Formats: sequence, structure tokens, C-alpha cells
Amino acid sequence: MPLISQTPAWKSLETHWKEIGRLRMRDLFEADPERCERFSLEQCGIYLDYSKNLITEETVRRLMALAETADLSFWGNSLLRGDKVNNTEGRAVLHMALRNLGYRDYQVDGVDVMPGIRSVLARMRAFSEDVRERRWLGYTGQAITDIVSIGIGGSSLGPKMVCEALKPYQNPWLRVHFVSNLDGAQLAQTLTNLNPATTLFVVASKTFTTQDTLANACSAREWCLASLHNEAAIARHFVAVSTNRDAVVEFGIDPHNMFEFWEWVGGRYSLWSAIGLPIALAVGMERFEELLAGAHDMDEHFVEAPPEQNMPIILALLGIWYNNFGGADTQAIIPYDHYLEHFATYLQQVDMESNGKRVTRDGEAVDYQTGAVIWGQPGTDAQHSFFQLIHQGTRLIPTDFILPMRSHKPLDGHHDKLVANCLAQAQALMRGRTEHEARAELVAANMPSEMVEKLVPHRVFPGNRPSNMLVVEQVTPRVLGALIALYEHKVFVQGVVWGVDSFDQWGVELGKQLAGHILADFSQIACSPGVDSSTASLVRRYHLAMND
Ligand code: G6Q
Repeated sequence: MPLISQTPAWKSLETHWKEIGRLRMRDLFEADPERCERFSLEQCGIYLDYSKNLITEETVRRLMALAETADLSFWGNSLLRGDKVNNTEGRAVLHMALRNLGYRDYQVDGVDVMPGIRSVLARMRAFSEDVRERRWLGYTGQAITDIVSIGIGGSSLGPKMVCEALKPYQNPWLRVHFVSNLDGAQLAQTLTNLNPATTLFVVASKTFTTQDTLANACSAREWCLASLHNEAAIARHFVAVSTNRDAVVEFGIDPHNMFEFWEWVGGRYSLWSAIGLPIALAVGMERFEELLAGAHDMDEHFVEAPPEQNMPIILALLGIWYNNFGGADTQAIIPYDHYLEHFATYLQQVDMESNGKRVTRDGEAVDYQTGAVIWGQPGTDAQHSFFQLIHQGTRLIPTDFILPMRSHKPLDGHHDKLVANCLAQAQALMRGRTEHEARAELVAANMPSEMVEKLVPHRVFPGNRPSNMLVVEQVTPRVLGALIALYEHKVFVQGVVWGVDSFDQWGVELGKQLAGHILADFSQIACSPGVDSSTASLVRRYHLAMND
């Protein structure tokens, strides 16, 4: 298979970017009163207005041709069939099965995966209800008041983001905390105000070998035993979520307290599995199932809708348009919702770990950019920090705005102002302010003409800066599920076009391996032979500091 960059579809987009670069979005809007209608669609509780992009109908046609050239439908079917699309790890990728509330049949190696999924969901329901209804008691007979989820990466970011996003649905008396960092400060800080007798730890690790998670889990165990003084307490205060039963047992967690998932669930796609247990504990199993239902709605839309009306495909191709043809290196995600504070952080992993690859599935080096740098923060905070650069900096930064029509906390007048700000940012990015407009404003303010001329260049906004507006009625569990699945599928589509394996993550291995060697070197004064002088000197420095 030739690199996608060698195909006529790619070449035609390169030419097209040069033509489009001459167009002004504000002119396109003026020329076509139907533009918003033409470039918008509504699905699964999400209205996507993508009219403020540097596109015409011809652009969309050419982008769709690119997806076809990359054989998107073949790869989509392959994913659904349970083929080993994660080819470097020889694994199927079936997170869609975890939220399959419909009729689809999902198999891995000829085995139906649905009975196992349903059985774990039933166990999650029983357990979360027991804890929430205060039937599951701690070792001293007290009800659980605090859940501490210990996990990292894919075993933490998804559940943490969702728990925060659904905070308005949580019971105040059952608090959920997340500990991921190997830096003991996070665990120590989290435990400061907790009572071991009323704290339940969920140790979440697919492999149950992850250094960060095991270190935190061991320290949590010591903290618990220091106060409860009996090994038997562990069974009441620790549960595990993992694919590795033996390691869970070896750690000392009762296998009856283990919630299983499977190797065909990738870490960053695992919040829909038992890794979502903290979500079920926080908001209840019904709401967790609404989250699954929203994701399932989006799965069905993704699988069934024609490409030109398919929201994940549209978002993916727009991203490719700017990344590969417009030279954009990054993509900003700006939710106008305080509870979506961790959404960009979560998406960073889904997107950057999936598509931050430099070779194709066949191991050939690509000669084009792949995954963009994903970043962002909720508005309006973002407006008062980095929006300057998006509006007037030298870089092209496509921006996704996520905007709920209704707030969970409608304080008088706040939401009107919030929505107005969000719409204004997107409008300003699109329209900009011309030199003529900037000058006219200053003159109207009676500024002396010398000063006017000095200020005009600083007050010009180039505009023509693209954004998508994703509007939802309110961030409910169902809408959130659809929103997350939308981005998951977007990432999948982009990976298909770039020809990479979006489901492995070898890039996180080397550092882990070297950390093992360095840790071993701490026990001796000199580093192992062959270590570079910088690392050796830093190890020596640490050694001295520790033995001071
Ligand atoms: C995600 C990655 C990675 C993983 C963590 C935690 O796709 O695989 O982020 O989730 O390294 O791994 P464990 O769940 O095995 O502890």
C-alpha cells in the first residue's frame, strides 16, 4: 500500500489548500446565507456547526475522497468484526462491545464477548449499589464515605474526567478521589483527611504490573493496616479492576473483589469497562449505563451514517485538513463548562497516544504529520490566558468549542454571559477585524490620528481562523457518552487515513525500561558502564543528596 501522501486524493487537497487560502470566511458567509445549514448536523444530542471552517463543498468532496482512498469502510468493518486491528500487539479492539446495548454481535476469535461483558456489568451494579446504599461496610462496620481510585493513564484519566463532568449527579456523602502519580505527595495529600475505616480503594490496572499503581496501592495498604491492624481488613477496603487475576491475588486482594476486563480493551478506551467502576460508585449504575447508551448511540451513528453526514468522519477530516494541508500543529479543545475541566487532558491521551506515531502499520516511515498536539482548558478562563495567541499569534490553531445550552448551576445571569462569550470567540476567530474596521473604531473614539496609526496594526485581527461549535442541551451522562465516543471515532478515522496503528503505545516503553536501570544504579555510587555523562552525573547528584 503506498503512503497516503502519494495518492491523487492527497495531491488534490494540497492544490486545493492553495486555492482556499485565498478565500475569506466572512465573504463565504455573506455570499451564502445557507452556509450554516449546509455545514452543520445534529446527532445523538450533539449539534455540530462546522460552518466556521476554511472549506467549501468542494473541500468536503475532496476530503471524503481521501477517506475513501484510505479504505475507511474496510477498516471500520474490520474493527467491528473483531479483527486484530491492533496489529503490533495482535489484539482486537472492541470497546464498542462494552457499550453494545443493541443487537450487534461482537466476537473475538470466534467467541461471543457479550455474555462476559453483561456479567461484569451485573457485578458492578450489585457492588456499586451495596456501597452507595451503605450495605457494604468497612472492617469496623462503618459505611464507606470515600472511594480512592488508584490507577494511571488509561486506568485513570477516563473515569476521572467523567466523575468530574458528572459531579452534579453525585451524592455529597460519597466522595471519589483519584491517585495516579508515582510522586507520593499525591497519595499522601489525598489521604490526609480520610479515615481508613470508611475508605475504599479501587486499584485499577489492566496489567497489574504498573510501577506507579503498585507503589501507590502498597502504600495505601500500609496506611490502612497501620490503623485497622488486621490483614482481614484488606478484603473490606480493597477491590481490584484488572485482566490479571494472579497478580491481583498475589497483591493480597480477594479475587471475589476483582472486576474483570479483557485484553481487547485498550487502556485509553477502557472507561466503558469495569475501569469505569469509580463512575458507577460516584453517580450510580443507572447513570453509568446512560453513559454507555450515549456512546452506543454514537457508535451506531458512526457505523450507519454516510460519510458526508457522519460526525466523527467530518471532525476527523477537518483535523486532517488543517494538520496536513494547512500546517497546523495543534488542536485546542475549549469546553464552556466548568465540569469538563479534565476533558482536554483526557483527550490528550486518547488522541496523542493513539496517533502520535511515525511509521505506518507496515513499519514504513511516514512523510507527513500524524497526531496533532491536543490541548485546552475551559472557557472563559482560557480567554484570559492563551486566546491572545489563537486570535493574533502567527500559528493556525483550529479550535473545538463545546457548549451546553443549559447549566447545571444556573446562577442568575451567568449562563447568558458564558454562552455569549463562547459564541463571540468563535465569531471573532472567523471574522477577525480588518485594518479598515480597526481604524474606524479608533477614529470614532476621537483618538488623535497619530495615535490611531500607531495602534491600528496591533488592533487588527486576521480572522479566517477555524473552529467547530459542538452544542449540547446539557452535559448529561448520555450526552457525555456520545461526546466521548465522537472523539474516539474521530481518532480512529484519522489513524486510518494516516495508516498508523492507533491502538498500540510503544512510545511509553523506553522511558520505563531506562527508569528500571537507573533505579538499580541508585544502589551503587557509580553508574553501570556505558551510561552517558549527563545521566551519570545526575545519578551521582541524587546519590549524594540521599546520603547527605
Ligand atoms: C493506554 C495505555 C496506558 C495504560 C497505563 C496503565 O492506552 O495502555 O495509559 O492505561 O499505562 O496501565 P495499567 O492499566 O496496566 O496499569
